[in-house]
Amino acid sequence: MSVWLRVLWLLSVFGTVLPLDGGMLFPRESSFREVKELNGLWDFRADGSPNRNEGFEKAWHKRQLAETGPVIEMPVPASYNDITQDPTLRDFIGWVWYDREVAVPARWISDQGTRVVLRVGSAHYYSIVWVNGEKVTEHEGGHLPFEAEISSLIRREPTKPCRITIAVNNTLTLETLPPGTIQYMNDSSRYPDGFFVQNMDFDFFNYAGIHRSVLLYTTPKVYVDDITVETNFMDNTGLIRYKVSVRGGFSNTLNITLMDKDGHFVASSNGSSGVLRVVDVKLWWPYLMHENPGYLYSMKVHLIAVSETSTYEDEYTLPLGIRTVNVTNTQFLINNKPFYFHGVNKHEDADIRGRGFDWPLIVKDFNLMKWLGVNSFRTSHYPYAEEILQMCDRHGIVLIDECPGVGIKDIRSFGNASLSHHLVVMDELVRRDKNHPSVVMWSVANEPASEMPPAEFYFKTLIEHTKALDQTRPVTYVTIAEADMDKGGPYVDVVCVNSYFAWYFDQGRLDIVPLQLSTHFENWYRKYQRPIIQSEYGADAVPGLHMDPPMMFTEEYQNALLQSYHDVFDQKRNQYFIGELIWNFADFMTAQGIYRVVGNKKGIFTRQRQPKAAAFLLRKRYWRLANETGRLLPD
Ligand code: GCB
Repeated sequence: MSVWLRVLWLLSVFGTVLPLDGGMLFPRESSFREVKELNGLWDFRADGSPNRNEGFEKAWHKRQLAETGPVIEMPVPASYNDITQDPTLRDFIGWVWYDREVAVPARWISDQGTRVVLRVGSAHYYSIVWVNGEKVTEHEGGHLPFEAEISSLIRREPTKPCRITIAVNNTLTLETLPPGTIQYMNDSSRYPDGFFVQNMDFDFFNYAGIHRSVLLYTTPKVYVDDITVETNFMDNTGLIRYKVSVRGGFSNTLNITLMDKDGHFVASSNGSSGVLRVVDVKLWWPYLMHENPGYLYSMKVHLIAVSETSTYEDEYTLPLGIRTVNVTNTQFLINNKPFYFHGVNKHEDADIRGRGFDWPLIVKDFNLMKWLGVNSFRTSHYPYAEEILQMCDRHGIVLIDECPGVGIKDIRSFGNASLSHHLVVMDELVRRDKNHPSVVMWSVANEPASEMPPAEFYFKTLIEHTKALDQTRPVTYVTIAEADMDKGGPYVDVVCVNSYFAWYFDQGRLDIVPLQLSTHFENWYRKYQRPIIQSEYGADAVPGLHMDPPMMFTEEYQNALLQSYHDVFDQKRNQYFIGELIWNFADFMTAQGIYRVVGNKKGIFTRQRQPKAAAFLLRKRYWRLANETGRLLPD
């Protein structure tokens, strides 16, 4: 970056505006903050009444759930669907209720200078939360956190245990994200009274329940509410522009200290905004692009707020990586070097726990990705747990961060109500994930019906809104080969395109892939002059099924199909083609249907994370690509 560009960057308005009222910092312990996890077994009851409304009619939140009727034990976090032997609960649509009591530490109650916050990492889809029978918050959307301050409430009856009740509804409508419809079957000769089904236009099981940790955490009454950082560098000097927002009160002093990975002092500053200069900067690099990937500094924000009667002290430490992202017509640049995505698409999905947060699974998946030589993945088709993003930051795994805009196929889902909600979801997503160096691009949707007339206004608004929230990252939505009348295309920075040649079309005809794929790339590039990522491609393979010559559903066919795509990727790689993300990392559960044999089998690993033949093919390729494109140091 030239001196002038650097000056411009320093003078320019802070790129990221604060979109929502209040921040959503990941809860971390510090000398002035405590965290109490409420994971474990909660009481649980599904509301099976015909209108699914008995819980509200009889105010189940006013008492212990166990007093309202039969309850079962339900693990949190987990999807409830696969926990029992009851198919009715697996396929349940409507409200389910959770509750538990918590012993709140006496000091949290007696110390008026402590704020106590209840936080749910995510619950799918719509949630209402009560504490001791009083509603404290509600939230729409299945994959992002929400919280409520409950300090005064728990101080009202300090000797009583605190009862938390959470009701969660998984019903999807034309205006939810993802959308769905409820269809009543009124033919009484074929269906019983009140029979209804949930229809969805997406290909994964609509797992529901409390999917991520429920926590209580404390902050002082005056506290660090949000931090935003943007990073840049010139030659050997790193630049961190920061902004801190404080809530809860009066005049305060903010001290910012930056430490390196070993805890050594690097730079400091005062005040709620400023720039930290990092001499001899260690940039954040992707895995396999540098010998020391995922380098993180720690930014300690220390607050002292003084009033006539009391002093409050808070401290929050944010890990951060210094890196830049830029896109040209043909390249994706990280730290001004061309980056080639060789990665996967994932799901938060596993046996028994469904979409529930699970450390062993997460760590296993990272080990598998590193074994494969993966340098990136897309959070298809919704935001993943924050702990996963933190792993990506530390390991240098690059992310395309996708919102839950999947299955937008019905023209009625392009209306104002849908768009407003979609904008709020982008606000929440950017607010949560803006400081992660691993996040290099936002994806606002997957395969919407972008050929429909309202799509142009919808995507123009959505993409412009997202760019206004965050001027440091490119924005895309993921399109599909067949959408040849793509209305939102002109607004994206990178064309992400999914295709399933020789799978959904021309079944079994691997010989057509080279022609169709290269024609298709040429057409997209000619039309938009943007770099292209193959954001999905793949074939189902039932593990252990073999045929040679290859036939569909065998491991050989999956391999051969990948190989035929790879040949074309290699031709286009030095032109405008900047990445390949296999569909999918692992097999995953879907709704039942004639196209799915107990779920989608396009994984290169089984759902239990055992490799199919394709995993070895991909491993060989990705390590070769890392050597060719990633500037790995010679052995
Ligand atoms: C797609 C979707 C993905 C599906 C996949 C498939 O285009 O984006 O959600 O699972 O195809 O296997 O059909």
